[in-house]
Amino acid sequence: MSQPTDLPDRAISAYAASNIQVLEGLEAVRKRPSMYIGDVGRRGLHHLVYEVLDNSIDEALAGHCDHIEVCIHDDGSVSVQDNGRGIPVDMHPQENRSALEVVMTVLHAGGKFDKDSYKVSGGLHGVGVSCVNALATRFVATVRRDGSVWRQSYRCGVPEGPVEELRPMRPEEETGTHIRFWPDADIFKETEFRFDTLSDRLRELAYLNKGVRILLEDEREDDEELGREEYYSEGGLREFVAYLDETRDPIHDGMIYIAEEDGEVPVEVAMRYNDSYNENVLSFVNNINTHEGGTHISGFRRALTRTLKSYAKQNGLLKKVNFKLSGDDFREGLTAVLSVKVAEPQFEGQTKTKLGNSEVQGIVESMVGTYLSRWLEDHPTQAEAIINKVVLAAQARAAARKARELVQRKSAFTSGGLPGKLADCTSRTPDESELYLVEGDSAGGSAKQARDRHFQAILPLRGKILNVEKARLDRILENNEIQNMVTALGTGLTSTEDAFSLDNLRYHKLVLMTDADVDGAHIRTLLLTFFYRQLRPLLEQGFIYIALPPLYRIQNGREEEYLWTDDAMQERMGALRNEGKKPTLQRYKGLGEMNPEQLWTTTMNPETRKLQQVTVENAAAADHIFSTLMGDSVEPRRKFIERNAKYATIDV
Ligand code: 0RA
Repeated sequence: MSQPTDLPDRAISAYAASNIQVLEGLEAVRKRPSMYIGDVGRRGLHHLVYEVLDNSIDEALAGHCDHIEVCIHDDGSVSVQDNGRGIPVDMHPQENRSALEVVMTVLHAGGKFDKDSYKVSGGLHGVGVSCVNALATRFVATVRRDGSVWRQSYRCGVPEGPVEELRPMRPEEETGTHIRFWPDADIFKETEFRFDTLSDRLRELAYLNKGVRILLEDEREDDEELGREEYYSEGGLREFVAYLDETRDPIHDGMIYIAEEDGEVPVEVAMRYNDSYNENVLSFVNNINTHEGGTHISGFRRALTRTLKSYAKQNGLLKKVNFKLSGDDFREGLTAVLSVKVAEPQFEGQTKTKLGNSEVQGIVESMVGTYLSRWLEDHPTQAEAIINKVVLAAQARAAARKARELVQRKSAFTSGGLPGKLADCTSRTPDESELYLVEGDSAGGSAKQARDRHFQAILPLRGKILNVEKARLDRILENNEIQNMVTALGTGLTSTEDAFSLDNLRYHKLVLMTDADVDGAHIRTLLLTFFYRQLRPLLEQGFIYIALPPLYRIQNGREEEYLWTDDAMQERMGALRNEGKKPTLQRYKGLGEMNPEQLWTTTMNPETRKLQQVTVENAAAADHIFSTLMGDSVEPRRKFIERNAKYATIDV
């Protein structure tokens, strides 16, 4: 087991070495951390916080806690504090150690002694707080309970001593649990916690668990206002949908809201139609985002299609409709959040974010069906607005089908059906093939000269890409640049009726290469919006990258070097001048200023280039970013850009 060398022998011999099983468990976690927390990158790091937080949320769901505070400390640690009952500290009869120690050191012991709570088996969460402990150089649990303040500290999961009774609780002091940990830099590639990442998740948790107040503080931030946020929702998912649609315009009054909290499978749904063309349906099981959907989502969709269709028929709203309505038509412009609680969830799918429990489908379907049909009866004006929208969507789909057939006929003229502007690579192995999407024909030309044609394909994109946030499918399909991209990729689109297939993807790396200026950033955002709305699996599978061309070139005699930041450039120029050299500096304003050789070295050669992988960490946050950046409302967009001005690129 990898122990820090400064671990006191005493700590091991007295409290842990006696329990071989505990040590073996901790060793397993430290040896294969990814098996327990997903990965050891940024995602896994933040996962530690969510794991600790889960227990406090459970305590809140059980009705014993209404306040949680998360703090990023300036020494790199994070703490999570709640005002629940406190983890029991009394002696465990057989184990001869306190319950607190068992929870913190035994894998899967969990915080849960209560049976009536929804615990996640497998999946991403629910691996237990002992995993966090094992992956932390230091970990301190402080419990206020039974009239005293108790504490136990650990190093890499090993207790430094028994639970100590520090002092009696003060009369006004609340019971609760406080956990603080320092992530192990030997395990994690990155140990810096990000305020925005935690903030996205905490906001989501507040909406998902109405009535719980969650505070996030960042000691590293000097500006008090920027370093402190509070999340609290009384309306739950209704407010979640309103937040998601902050920059969209609803097509009907009110919110469709279902909350059945006492059944065998508690279900909460909020939904509303807006005048956009996007479907934005988020689903959660036990507070975990089920990206891949599952039985709860199929139940929801079936109820939606069936209920709306039968209402429309009964009320004569489909008289003039002589084409088939498809399920997708009922979800155009729909923003909805569905949250269910399942006692023993089975998670399936590639990322284990698909609910498999078959009993859930019928439960959700009948609940949503019953409630929705009643709502439609009670709100005839709103119901008609929704049905009109569905019919328009179906009409547009029919138009899109025609447009697509046209495209297919047109592509029959070009060789092999690939776009004429594409300079394809010779390899036919997607795993090694890369497609560069390049801003402008001139940079495209340089890139074609610079590339390694064996595995690098180039597709130049001319001018502005269509803003898919504001266009319906038929217009999207008419757009030349989009047609070229989709044909080159080979997958089809997720929103059209032809089956989208990731297996047909011709390149497993897509690199967006745009100028390092405002226009370049705009084109990149348009492209990302397109991928997010129409080809989301590509983002989820991590196939999409942003090329980071350097900002500066320093020439020193015959030596040249490239620099990516102002700080690095200034430092290097200073150093060279101190050595008595006379370097010259070039600032790159666009890709067009680089010759093919420079473009190869800085941006295309796998040995020397810098690529940033784009991932979707939080679907709600990503939707909010795209709808804000690409939508019509100016004020929220200005605010967003101001707040995020310090980040060079958008972290989706
Ligand atoms: C099991 C039993 C009891 C409390 C908890 C777990 C608990 C765990 C965590 C983890 C973070 N915060 C927590 N708060 C409470 C108490 C049972 C009782 O008092 O009867």
